[in-house]
Amino acid sequence: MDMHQNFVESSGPQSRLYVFNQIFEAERNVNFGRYLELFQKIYEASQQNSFLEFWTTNGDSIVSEEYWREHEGGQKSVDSSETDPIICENSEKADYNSAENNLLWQQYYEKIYVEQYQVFAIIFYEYYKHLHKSLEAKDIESSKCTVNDQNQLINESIVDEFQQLQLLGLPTSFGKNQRNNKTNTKRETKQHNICSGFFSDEEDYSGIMDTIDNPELQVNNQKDLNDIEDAEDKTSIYAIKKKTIEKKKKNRKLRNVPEFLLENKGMLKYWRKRFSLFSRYDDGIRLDCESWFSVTPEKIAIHMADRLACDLIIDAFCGCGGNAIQFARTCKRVVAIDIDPIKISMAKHNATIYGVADKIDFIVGDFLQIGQHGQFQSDVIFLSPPWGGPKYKRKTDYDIENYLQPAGATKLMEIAKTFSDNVVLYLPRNAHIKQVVKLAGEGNRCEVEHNYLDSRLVAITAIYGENILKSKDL
Ligand code: MGP
Ligand code: SAH
Repeated sequence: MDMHQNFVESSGPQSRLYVFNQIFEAERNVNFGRYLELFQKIYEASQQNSFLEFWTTNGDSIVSEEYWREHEGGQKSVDSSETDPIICENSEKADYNSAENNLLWQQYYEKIYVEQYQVFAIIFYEYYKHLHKSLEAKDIESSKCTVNDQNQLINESIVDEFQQLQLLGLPTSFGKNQRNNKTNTKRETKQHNICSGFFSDEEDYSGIMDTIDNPELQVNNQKDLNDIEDAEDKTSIYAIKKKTIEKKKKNRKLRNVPEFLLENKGMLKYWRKRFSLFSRYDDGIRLDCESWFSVTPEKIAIHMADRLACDLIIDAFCGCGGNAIQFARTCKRVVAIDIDPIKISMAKHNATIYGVADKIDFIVGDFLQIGQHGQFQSDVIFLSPPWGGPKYKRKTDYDIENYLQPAGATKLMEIAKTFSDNVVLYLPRNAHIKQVVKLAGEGNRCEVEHNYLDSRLVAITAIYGENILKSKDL
Protein backbone atom coordinates (compact mmCIF):
# COMPACT_ATOMS: atom_id res chain seq x y z
CA MET A 1 0.00 0.00 0.00
CA ASP A 2 1.62 3.22 -1.12
CA MET A 3 -0.74 5.60 0.66
CA HIS A 4 1.91 7.18 2.82
CA GLN A 5 4.62 7.37 0.23
CA ASN A 6 6.09 10.78 -0.51
CA PHE A 7 7.08 11.26 -4.09
CA VAL A 8 10.12 13.40 -4.69
CA GLU A 9 9.73 13.79 -8.41
CA SER A 10 8.40 11.73 -11.26
CA SER A 11 9.20 13.08 -14.65
CA GLY A 12 8.69 10.83 -17.66
CA PRO A 13 11.68 9.92 -19.76
CA GLN A 14 14.12 11.80 -17.58
CA SER A 15 13.16 10.05 -14.37
CA ARG A 16 16.13 8.63 -12.54
CA LEU A 17 16.75 5.00 -11.75
CA TYR A 18 17.75 4.01 -8.23
CA VAL A 19 18.66 0.42 -7.50
CA PHE A 20 19.16 -0.96 -4.01
CA ASN A 21 20.19 -4.52 -3.42
CA GLN A 22 20.34 -6.90 -0.56
CA ILE A 23 21.76 -10.41 -0.46
CA PHE A 24 19.94 -13.06 1.58
CA GLU A 25 20.87 -16.58 2.52
CA ALA A 26 18.15 -19.19 2.28
CA GLU A 27 18.92 -21.10 5.46
CA ARG A 28 16.46 -23.59 6.89
CA ASN A 29 14.90 -21.01 9.21
CA VAL A 30 16.01 -17.63 7.99
CA ASN A 31 16.10 -15.08 10.78
CA PHE A 32 14.84 -12.06 8.90
CA GLY A 33 14.96 -9.98 12.09
CA ARG A 34 18.73 -10.37 11.98
CA TYR A 35 18.84 -8.68 8.58
CA LEU A 36 16.81 -5.79 9.94
CA GLU A 37 19.02 -5.33 12.99
CA LEU A 38 22.07 -5.35 10.80
CA PHE A 39 20.51 -2.93 8.37
CA GLN A 40 19.69 -0.50 11.17
CA LYS A 41 23.24 -0.70 12.53
CA ILE A 42 24.90 0.12 9.27
CA TYR A 43 22.14 2.28 7.81
CA GLU A 44 24.29 5.33 7.22
CA ALA A 45 27.28 3.45 5.87
CA SER A 46 25.02 1.49 3.59
CA GLN A 47 23.35 4.68 2.35
CA GLN A 48 26.72 6.27 1.65
CA ASN A 49 28.02 3.23 -0.19
CA SER A 50 24.90 3.00 -2.28
CA PHE A 51 25.13 6.68 -3.13
CA LEU A 52 28.77 6.33 -4.09
CA GLU A 53 27.87 3.51 -6.43
CA PHE A 54 24.99 5.54 -7.84
CA TRP A 55 27.17 8.62 -8.29
CA THR A 56 30.00 6.71 -9.93
CA THR A 57 27.63 5.50 -12.62
CA ASN A 58 25.42 8.55 -12.98
CA GLY A 59 27.23 11.56 -11.47
CA ASP A 60 28.74 13.02 -14.62
CA SER A 61 25.62 12.74 -16.69
CA ILE A 62 23.45 14.19 -13.91
CA VAL A 63 25.72 17.20 -13.53
CA SER A 64 25.74 17.94 -17.25
CA GLU A 65 22.00 17.35 -17.44
CA GLU A 66 21.37 19.82 -14.61
CA TYR A 67 23.81 22.30 -16.10
CA TRP A 68 22.14 22.38 -19.46
CA ARG A 69 18.73 22.59 -17.88
CA GLU A 70 19.67 25.55 -15.69
CA HIS A 71 22.06 27.46 -17.91
CA GLU A 72 21.56 26.63 -21.54
CA GLY A 73 17.98 25.51 -21.74
CA GLY A 74 19.46 22.76 -23.88
CA GLN A 75 17.27 20.02 -25.20
CA LYS A 76 18.29 16.64 -23.94
CA SER A 77 17.23 13.34 -25.36
CA VAL A 78 17.77 9.83 -24.17
CA ASP A 79 19.68 7.60 -26.53
CA SER A 80 18.60 4.08 -25.79
CA SER A 81 22.04 2.79 -26.65
CA GLU A 82 23.49 4.75 -23.75
CA THR A 83 22.72 4.41 -20.07
CA ASP A 84 23.13 8.13 -19.60
CA PRO A 85 21.19 10.86 -21.33
CA ILE A 86 23.10 12.58 -24.12
CA ILE A 87 23.15 16.21 -25.02
CA CYS A 88 21.69 17.24 -28.38
CA GLU A 89 23.79 18.99 -30.95
CA ASN A 90 22.60 22.53 -30.13
CA SER A 91 24.11 22.25 -26.66
CA GLU A 92 27.82 22.52 -27.15
CA LYS A 93 29.95 22.14 -24.06
CA ALA A 94 31.43 25.32 -22.64
CA ASP A 95 35.17 25.75 -22.29
CA TYR A 96 36.01 24.35 -18.87
CA ASN A 97 39.74 24.34 -19.48
CA SER A 98 40.54 27.75 -18.09
CA ALA A 99 41.34 27.78 -14.36
CA GLU A 100 38.44 30.08 -13.62
CA ASN A 101 35.94 27.96 -15.46
CA ASN A 102 37.39 24.87 -13.90
CA LEU A 103 36.74 26.23 -10.43
CA LEU A 104 33.22 27.29 -11.36
CA TRP A 105 32.57 23.85 -12.76
CA GLN A 106 33.89 22.20 -9.60
CA GLN A 107 31.66 24.37 -7.41
CA TYR A 108 28.72 23.59 -9.61
CA TYR A 109 29.56 19.88 -9.47
CA GLU A 110 29.63 19.95 -5.67
CA LYS A 111 26.32 21.80 -5.50
CA ILE A 112 24.63 19.15 -7.63
CA TYR A 113 26.34 16.39 -5.66
CA VAL A 114 24.87 17.71 -2.39
CA GLU A 115 21.42 18.21 -3.90
CA GLN A 116 21.42 14.71 -5.32
CA TYR A 117 22.60 13.23 -2.06
CA GLN A 118 19.62 14.81 -0.33
CA VAL A 119 17.21 13.34 -2.85
CA PHE A 120 18.97 9.99 -2.65
CA ALA A 121 18.69 9.95 1.15
CA ILE A 122 14.90 10.34 0.95
CA ILE A 123 14.58 7.50 -1.53
CA PHE A 124 16.93 5.32 0.48
CA TYR A 125 14.73 5.89 3.50
CA GLU A 126 11.68 4.84 1.47
CA TYR A 127 13.61 1.70 0.53
CA TYR A 128 14.46 1.02 4.15
CA LYS A 129 10.80 1.42 5.19
CA HIS A 130 9.69 -0.90 2.42
CA LEU A 131 12.27 -3.54 3.31
CA HIS A 132 11.38 -3.26 6.98
CA LYS A 133 7.72 -3.86 6.21
CA SER A 134 8.45 -6.78 3.88
CA LEU A 135 10.76 -8.52 6.32
CA GLU A 136 8.27 -8.21 9.12
CA ALA A 137 5.46 -9.71 7.03
CA LYS A 138 3.91 -12.92 8.25
CA ASP A 139 4.91 -16.18 6.57
CA ILE A 140 2.63 -17.50 3.88
CA GLU A 141 2.04 -21.24 3.90
CA SER A 142 2.00 -21.42 0.14
CA SER A 143 1.48 -25.10 -0.35
CA LYS A 144 -1.71 -25.01 1.70
CA CYS A 145 -3.07 -21.85 0.12
CA THR A 146 -6.62 -22.44 -1.13
CA VAL A 147 -9.05 -20.12 -2.84
CA ASN A 148 -10.47 -19.29 0.59
CA ASP A 149 -6.99 -18.42 1.88
CA GLN A 150 -6.53 -16.21 -1.12
CA ASN A 151 -9.79 -14.46 -0.30
CA GLN A 152 -8.59 -13.97 3.24
CA LEU A 153 -5.39 -12.38 1.99
CA ILE A 154 -7.31 -10.12 -0.31
CA ASN A 155 -9.69 -9.19 2.49
CA GLU A 156 -6.77 -8.41 4.79
CA SER A 157 -5.48 -5.89 2.32
CA ILE A 158 -8.94 -4.37 2.07
CA VAL A 159 -9.19 -4.04 5.86
CA ASP A 160 -5.85 -2.32 5.71
CA GLU A 161 -7.11 0.10 3.08
CA PHE A 162 -10.41 0.61 4.92
CA GLN A 163 -8.65 1.44 8.18
CA GLN A 164 -6.30 3.82 6.46
CA LEU A 165 -9.23 5.65 4.85
CA GLN A 166 -10.95 5.87 8.23
CA LEU A 167 -7.84 7.23 9.86
CA LEU A 168 -7.54 9.84 7.16
CA GLY A 169 -11.21 10.75 7.61
CA LEU A 170 -11.94 9.89 3.99
CA PRO A 171 -15.09 8.22 2.62
CA THR A 172 -14.85 4.47 2.96
CA SER A 173 -17.49 3.41 0.47
CA PHE A 174 -18.66 4.65 -2.86
CA GLY A 175 -21.86 3.89 -4.75
CA LYS A 176 -24.71 1.65 -3.69
CA ASN A 177 -24.11 -1.38 -1.53
CA GLN A 178 -26.23 -4.05 -3.16
CA ARG A 179 -24.17 -7.05 -4.13
CA ASN A 180 -25.64 -8.98 -7.04
CA ASN A 181 -23.99 -11.50 -9.22
CA LYS A 182 -23.94 -9.79 -12.60
CA THR A 183 -21.19 -11.78 -14.16
CA ASN A 184 -23.00 -12.21 -17.47
CA THR A 185 -23.12 -8.48 -18.09
CA LYS A 186 -19.42 -8.33 -17.39
CA ARG A 187 -18.69 -11.16 -19.78
CA GLU A 188 -20.37 -9.18 -22.55
CA THR A 189 -18.26 -6.15 -21.73
CA LYS A 190 -15.16 -8.27 -22.09
CA GLN A 191 -16.14 -9.26 -25.60
CA HIS A 192 -16.58 -5.65 -26.60
CA ASN A 193 -13.24 -4.39 -25.53
CA ILE A 194 -10.07 -6.29 -24.73
CA CYS A 195 -9.03 -3.77 -22.09
CA SER A 196 -12.29 -3.03 -20.36
CA GLY A 197 -12.56 -4.94 -17.13
CA PHE A 198 -8.90 -4.19 -16.54
CA PHE A 199 -9.64 -0.58 -15.76
CA SER A 200 -12.35 1.77 -14.73
CA ASP A 201 -11.57 5.20 -13.41
CA GLU A 202 -8.58 4.87 -11.08
CA GLU A 203 -9.38 1.23 -10.39
CA ASP A 204 -8.76 -1.87 -12.42
CA TYR A 205 -10.64 -5.11 -12.56
CA SER A 206 -8.33 -7.52 -14.32
CA GLY A 207 -8.79 -10.27 -11.75
CA ILE A 208 -12.54 -10.07 -12.18
CA MET A 209 -12.18 -11.29 -15.72
CA ASP A 210 -10.32 -14.33 -14.42
CA THR A 211 -13.14 -14.92 -11.97
CA ILE A 212 -15.71 -14.82 -14.69
CA ASP A 213 -13.84 -17.38 -16.73
CA ASN A 214 -13.45 -19.71 -13.78
CA PRO A 215 -16.77 -21.12 -12.48
CA GLU A 216 -15.19 -22.31 -9.22
CA LEU A 217 -13.99 -18.84 -8.37
CA GLN A 218 -17.34 -17.39 -9.43
CA VAL A 219 -18.98 -19.19 -6.53
CA ASN A 220 -16.28 -18.76 -3.92
CA ASN A 221 -14.76 -15.42 -4.47
CA GLN A 222 -17.13 -13.02 -2.76
CA LYS A 223 -14.56 -10.25 -2.82
CA ASP A 224 -14.38 -10.36 -6.57
CA LEU A 225 -18.16 -10.38 -6.85
CA ASN A 226 -18.16 -7.21 -4.79
CA ASP A 227 -15.62 -5.76 -7.18
CA ILE A 228 -17.82 -6.60 -10.14
CA GLU A 229 -20.69 -4.79 -8.46
CA ASP A 230 -18.47 -1.80 -7.74
CA ALA A 231 -17.32 -1.79 -11.33
CA GLU A 232 -20.90 -1.68 -12.50
CA ASP A 233 -21.76 1.05 -10.02
CA LYS A 234 -19.34 3.16 -11.90
CA THR A 235 -20.70 2.45 -15.35
CA SER A 236 -22.75 5.62 -15.57
CA ILE A 237 -19.96 7.78 -14.23
CA TYR A 238 -17.66 5.92 -16.55
CA ALA A 239 -19.84 6.80 -19.54
CA ILE A 240 -19.65 10.51 -18.68
CA LYS A 241 -15.93 10.28 -18.18
CA LYS A 242 -15.57 8.56 -21.52
CA LYS A 243 -17.30 11.49 -23.18
CA THR A 244 -14.95 13.88 -21.47
CA ILE A 245 -12.01 11.88 -22.67
CA GLU A 246 -13.35 11.89 -26.21
CA LYS A 247 -13.66 15.67 -26.04
CA LYS A 248 -10.12 15.88 -24.79
CA LYS A 249 -9.03 14.01 -27.88
CA LYS A 250 -8.88 17.40 -29.57
CA ASN A 251 -6.49 18.44 -26.86
CA ARG A 252 -2.94 18.46 -28.20
CA LYS A 253 -1.70 16.41 -25.29
CA LEU A 254 -3.93 13.47 -26.10
CA ARG A 255 -3.22 13.28 -29.81
CA ASN A 256 -2.20 9.95 -31.27
CA VAL A 257 -3.35 7.95 -28.26
CA PRO A 258 -4.35 4.45 -29.41
CA GLU A 259 -8.15 4.20 -29.41
CA PHE A 260 -8.29 1.34 -26.90
CA LEU A 261 -6.35 3.40 -24.37
CA LEU A 262 -8.82 6.28 -24.64
CA GLU A 263 -11.67 3.91 -23.95
CA ASN A 264 -10.10 2.82 -20.67
CA LYS A 265 -9.18 5.71 -18.48
CA GLY A 266 -7.00 3.53 -16.27
CA MET A 267 -4.75 2.97 -19.27
CA LEU A 268 -4.00 6.62 -19.87
CA LYS A 269 -1.44 6.73 -17.08
CA TYR A 270 0.62 4.16 -18.95
CA TRP A 271 0.37 6.19 -22.15
CA ARG A 272 1.49 9.31 -20.30
CA LYS A 273 4.69 7.56 -19.33
CA ARG A 274 5.19 6.07 -22.82
CA PHE A 275 8.66 7.59 -23.23
CA SER A 276 9.77 6.09 -19.96
CA LEU A 277 8.64 2.71 -21.32
CA PHE A 278 10.26 3.22 -24.73
CA SER A 279 12.35 6.31 -25.40
CA ARG A 280 11.75 5.71 -29.12
CA TYR A 281 8.01 5.40 -28.67
CA ASP A 282 7.38 8.00 -31.37
CA ASP A 283 9.31 5.97 -33.95
CA GLY A 284 6.34 3.61 -34.10
CA ILE A 285 6.52 1.31 -31.07
CA ARG A 286 3.60 -1.15 -30.96
CA LEU A 287 2.00 -2.41 -27.74
CA ASP A 288 -1.19 -4.29 -26.99
CA CYS A 289 -3.27 -3.75 -23.88
CA GLU A 290 -1.48 -6.25 -21.62
CA SER A 291 1.91 -4.99 -22.71
CA TRP A 292 1.09 -1.39 -21.85
CA PHE A 293 0.90 -2.27 -18.17
CA SER A 294 3.46 -5.10 -18.20
CA VAL A 295 6.41 -3.78 -20.13
CA THR A 296 9.55 -3.12 -18.12
CA PRO A 297 10.37 0.62 -18.17
CA GLU A 298 13.35 1.24 -20.38
CA LYS A 299 15.74 2.46 -17.71
CA ILE A 300 15.14 -0.65 -15.64
CA ALA A 301 15.48 -2.85 -18.74
CA ILE A 302 18.76 -1.11 -19.63
CA HIS A 303 20.06 -1.62 -16.11
CA MET A 304 19.10 -5.31 -16.11
CA ALA A 305 20.75 -5.79 -19.50
CA ASP A 306 23.98 -4.17 -18.32
CA ARG A 307 23.91 -6.25 -15.19
CA LEU A 308 23.21 -9.56 -17.01
CA ALA A 309 25.46 -9.11 -20.05
CA CYS A 310 26.45 -12.59 -21.32
CA ASP A 311 26.68 -14.73 -24.46
CA LEU A 312 23.20 -16.25 -24.46
CA ILE A 313 20.18 -15.11 -22.48
CA ILE A 314 16.60 -16.39 -22.59
CA ASP A 315 13.74 -13.93 -22.07
CA ALA A 316 11.04 -16.49 -21.29
CA PHE A 317 8.07 -14.07 -21.23
CA CYS A 318 9.21 -11.45 -23.70
CA GLY A 319 5.90 -9.68 -24.37
CA CYS A 320 6.42 -6.80 -26.78
CA GLY A 321 10.15 -6.79 -26.19
CA GLY A 322 10.89 -4.26 -23.42
CA ASN A 323 13.61 -6.46 -21.92
CA ALA A 324 14.61 -8.47 -24.99
CA ILE A 325 15.52 -5.32 -26.92
CA GLN A 326 17.89 -4.16 -24.18
CA PHE A 327 19.38 -7.64 -23.71
CA ALA A 328 20.21 -7.57 -27.41
CA ARG A 329 22.45 -4.56 -26.77
CA THR A 330 24.58 -6.28 -24.15
CA CYS A 331 24.31 -10.01 -24.90
CA LYS A 332 25.63 -11.83 -27.95
CA ARG A 333 22.37 -13.67 -28.56
CA VAL A 334 18.84 -13.44 -27.11
CA VAL A 335 16.12 -16.10 -27.27
CA ALA A 336 12.76 -14.38 -26.75
CA ILE A 337 9.73 -16.57 -25.99
CA ASP A 338 6.06 -15.63 -25.68
CA ILE A 339 2.90 -17.67 -25.87
CA ASP A 340 1.08 -14.94 -27.78
CA PRO A 341 1.94 -14.66 -31.50
CA ILE A 342 0.68 -11.07 -31.62
CA LYS A 343 3.14 -10.06 -28.94
CA ILE A 344 5.97 -11.82 -30.75
CA SER A 345 5.17 -9.96 -33.96
CA MET A 346 5.04 -6.65 -32.05
CA ALA A 347 8.31 -7.51 -30.28
CA LYS A 348 9.97 -8.17 -33.66
CA HIS A 349 8.70 -4.86 -34.98
CA ASN A 350 9.87 -2.98 -31.87
CA ALA A 351 13.28 -4.66 -31.99
CA THR A 352 13.61 -3.48 -35.59
CA ILE A 353 12.99 0.10 -34.45
CA TYR A 354 15.87 -0.28 -32.01
CA GLY A 355 18.02 -1.92 -34.71
CA VAL A 356 18.54 -5.16 -32.76
CA ALA A 357 16.06 -7.60 -34.36
CA ASP A 358 18.84 -9.63 -35.96
CA LYS A 359 20.30 -10.48 -32.53
CA ILE A 360 17.07 -12.01 -31.22
CA ASP A 361 15.53 -15.42 -31.97
CA PHE A 362 11.80 -15.07 -31.47
CA ILE A 363 9.82 -18.15 -30.47
CA VAL A 364 6.05 -18.42 -30.12
CA GLY A 365 5.55 -21.00 -27.42
CA ASP A 366 4.38 -21.93 -23.95
CA PHE A 367 7.27 -21.74 -21.50
CA LEU A 368 5.76 -24.56 -19.45
CA GLN A 369 5.75 -26.80 -22.54
CA ILE A 370 9.12 -25.74 -23.91
CA GLY A 371 10.62 -26.55 -20.51
CA GLN A 372 9.38 -30.16 -20.76
CA HIS A 373 11.70 -31.04 -23.63
CA GLY A 374 15.43 -31.45 -23.22
CA GLN A 375 16.60 -28.11 -24.52
CA PHE A 376 19.68 -25.97 -24.90
CA GLN A 377 21.59 -24.29 -22.10
CA SER A 378 21.82 -20.54 -21.69
CA ASP A 379 24.03 -18.36 -19.50
CA VAL A 380 21.08 -16.61 -17.91
CA ILE A 381 17.31 -16.99 -18.02
CA PHE A 382 15.10 -13.98 -17.32
CA LEU A 383 11.46 -14.40 -16.32
CA SER A 384 8.91 -11.60 -16.22
CA PRO A 385 5.65 -13.56 -16.11
CA PRO A 386 2.15 -12.10 -15.84
CA TRP A 387 1.29 -10.98 -12.31
CA GLY A 388 -2.47 -11.17 -12.75
CA GLY A 389 -3.01 -7.66 -14.12
CA PRO A 390 -2.56 -4.28 -12.42
CA LYS A 391 -4.77 -5.50 -9.60
CA TYR A 392 -1.68 -7.21 -8.15
CA LYS A 393 -1.03 -4.13 -6.01
CA ARG A 394 -4.19 -4.61 -3.96
CA LYS A 395 -2.53 -7.39 -2.03
CA THR A 396 -0.46 -6.40 0.97
CA ASP A 397 1.85 -9.35 0.48
CA TYR A 398 1.76 -10.77 -3.00
CA ASP A 399 1.95 -14.56 -2.85
CA ILE A 400 4.37 -15.55 -5.64
CA GLU A 401 3.39 -19.20 -5.33
CA ASN A 402 -0.29 -18.64 -5.95
CA TYR A 403 -0.75 -15.45 -7.95
CA LEU A 404 1.95 -15.58 -10.62
CA GLN A 405 0.91 -16.93 -14.01
CA PRO A 406 1.08 -19.36 -15.75
CA ALA A 407 2.43 -21.22 -12.68
CA GLY A 408 3.71 -20.57 -9.16
CA ALA A 409 7.26 -19.37 -8.57
CA THR A 410 8.59 -22.81 -7.54
CA LYS A 411 7.33 -24.39 -10.75
CA LEU A 412 8.70 -21.54 -12.87
CA MET A 413 12.05 -21.83 -11.10
CA GLU A 414 12.13 -25.59 -11.61
CA ILE A 415 11.66 -25.17 -15.36
CA ALA A 416 14.05 -22.22 -15.58
CA LYS A 417 16.80 -24.27 -13.91
CA THR A 418 16.70 -26.74 -16.79
CA PHE A 419 18.01 -23.90 -18.96
CA SER A 420 20.45 -22.23 -16.60
CA ASP A 421 21.54 -22.00 -12.96
CA ASN A 422 21.37 -18.23 -13.28
CA VAL A 423 17.75 -17.23 -12.98
CA VAL A 424 16.35 -13.71 -12.73
CA LEU A 425 12.74 -13.07 -11.77
CA TYR A 426 11.01 -9.70 -12.27
CA LEU A 427 8.39 -9.45 -9.53
CA PRO A 428 5.76 -7.13 -8.07
CA ARG A 429 7.03 -4.64 -5.49
CA ASN A 430 4.72 -6.21 -2.90
CA ALA A 431 6.03 -9.74 -3.51
CA HIS A 432 6.41 -11.69 -0.27
CA ILE A 433 10.16 -11.40 0.35
CA LYS A 434 10.38 -14.50 2.49
CA GLN A 435 9.00 -16.58 -0.37
CA VAL A 436 11.40 -14.88 -2.75
CA VAL A 437 14.36 -15.86 -0.55
CA LYS A 438 13.07 -19.39 0.01
CA LEU A 439 12.98 -19.88 -3.75
CA ALA A 440 16.79 -19.89 -3.78
CA GLY A 441 16.72 -23.34 -2.19
CA GLU A 442 18.23 -24.17 1.18
CA GLY A 443 21.87 -23.22 1.53
CA ASN A 444 21.84 -20.90 -1.49
CA ARG A 445 21.89 -17.15 -1.71
CA CYS A 446 19.73 -14.73 -3.60
CA GLU A 447 19.86 -11.04 -4.26
CA VAL A 448 16.81 -8.83 -4.09
CA GLU A 449 17.02 -5.64 -6.10
CA HIS A 450 14.56 -2.85 -5.49
CA ASN A 451 14.08 -0.84 -8.68
CA TYR A 452 12.98 2.75 -8.13
CA LEU A 453 12.22 5.31 -10.81
CA ASP A 454 12.58 8.59 -8.95
CA SER A 455 10.98 7.79 -5.60
CA ARG A 456 8.52 5.30 -7.06
CA LEU A 457 9.23 1.66 -6.34
CA VAL A 458 8.34 0.04 -9.67
CA ALA A 459 9.26 -3.60 -9.09
CA ILE A 460 11.72 -5.91 -7.44
CA THR A 461 14.13 -8.17 -9.26
CA ALA A 462 15.21 -11.43 -7.64
CA ILE A 463 18.54 -12.80 -8.79
CA TYR A 464 19.57 -16.43 -8.26
CA GLY A 465 22.86 -18.12 -9.17
CA GLU A 466 26.26 -17.46 -7.62
CA ASN A 467 27.76 -16.36 -10.95
CA ILE A 468 25.49 -13.36 -11.25
CA LEU A 469 25.13 -12.31 -7.62
CA LYS A 470 26.85 -9.15 -6.59
CA SER A 471 29.78 -9.93 -4.34
CA LYS A 472 28.71 -7.15 -2.00
CA ASP A 473 27.14 -8.32 1.23
CA LEU A 474 25.20 -6.17 3.65
P1 MGP B 1 1.94 -0.65 -12.21
O1 MGP B 1 2.01 -0.89 -10.75
O2 MGP B 1 0.73 -1.08 -12.90
O3 MGP B 1 2.25 0.86 -12.55
O4 MGP B 1 3.17 -1.36 -12.87
P2 MGP B 1 2.51 2.05 -11.54
O5 MGP B 1 2.59 3.28 -12.36
O6 MGP B 1 3.69 1.72 -10.67
O7 MGP B 1 1.18 1.98 -10.74
P3 MGP B 1 0.68 2.94 -9.61
O8 MGP B 1 -0.73 2.52 -9.46
O9 MGP B 1 1.52 2.64 -8.42
O10 MGP B 1 0.86 4.32 -10.12
C1 MGP B 1 4.51 -1.03 -12.57
C2 MGP B 1 5.42 -1.85 -13.44
O11 MGP B 1 5.28 -3.21 -13.06
C3 MGP B 1 5.09 -1.84 -14.91
O12 MGP B 1 5.70 -0.75 -15.57
C4 MGP B 1 5.66 -3.16 -15.38
O13 MGP B 1 7.04 -3.05 -15.61
C5 MGP B 1 5.46 -4.03 -14.17
N1 MGP B 1 4.27 -4.89 -14.31
C6 MGP B 1 3.01 -4.60 -13.96
N2 MGP B 1 2.22 -5.67 -14.21
C7 MGP B 1 0.81 -5.74 -13.94
C8 MGP B 1 3.02 -6.67 -14.70
C9 MGP B 1 2.79 -8.02 -15.10
O14 MGP B 1 1.69 -8.55 -15.06
N3 MGP B 1 3.87 -8.72 -15.52
C10 MGP B 1 5.12 -8.17 -15.59
N4 MGP B 1 6.14 -8.92 -16.01
N5 MGP B 1 5.36 -6.89 -15.21
C11 MGP B 1 4.32 -6.16 -14.77
N1 SAH C 1 9.05 -8.28 -19.96
C1 SAH C 1 8.10 -7.96 -21.00
C2 SAH C 1 6.66 -8.04 -20.51
C3 SAH C 1 6.21 -9.43 -20.15
S1 SAH C 1 4.50 -9.50 -19.76
C4 SAH C 1 8.43 -6.59 -21.55
O1 SAH C 1 9.20 -5.85 -20.94
O2 SAH C 1 7.94 -6.25 -22.62
C5 SAH C 1 4.26 -11.22 -19.59
C6 SAH C 1 4.16 -11.99 -20.91
O3 SAH C 1 4.07 -13.38 -20.63
C7 SAH C 1 2.93 -11.67 -21.74
O4 SAH C 1 3.34 -11.12 -22.95
C8 SAH C 1 2.24 -13.02 -21.99
O5 SAH C 1 1.75 -13.19 -23.29
C9 SAH C 1 3.38 -13.99 -21.70
N2 SAH C 1 2.98 -15.35 -21.30
C10 SAH C 1 1.93 -15.70 -20.53
N3 SAH C 1 1.91 -17.04 -20.35
C11 SAH C 1 2.98 -17.54 -21.03
C12 SAH C 1 3.51 -18.85 -21.20
N4 SAH C 1 2.92 -19.91 -20.68
N5 SAH C 1 4.63 -18.99 -21.94
C13 SAH C 1 5.24 -17.93 -22.50
N6 SAH C 1 4.78 -16.65 -22.37
C14 SAH C 1 3.67 -16.46 -21.64
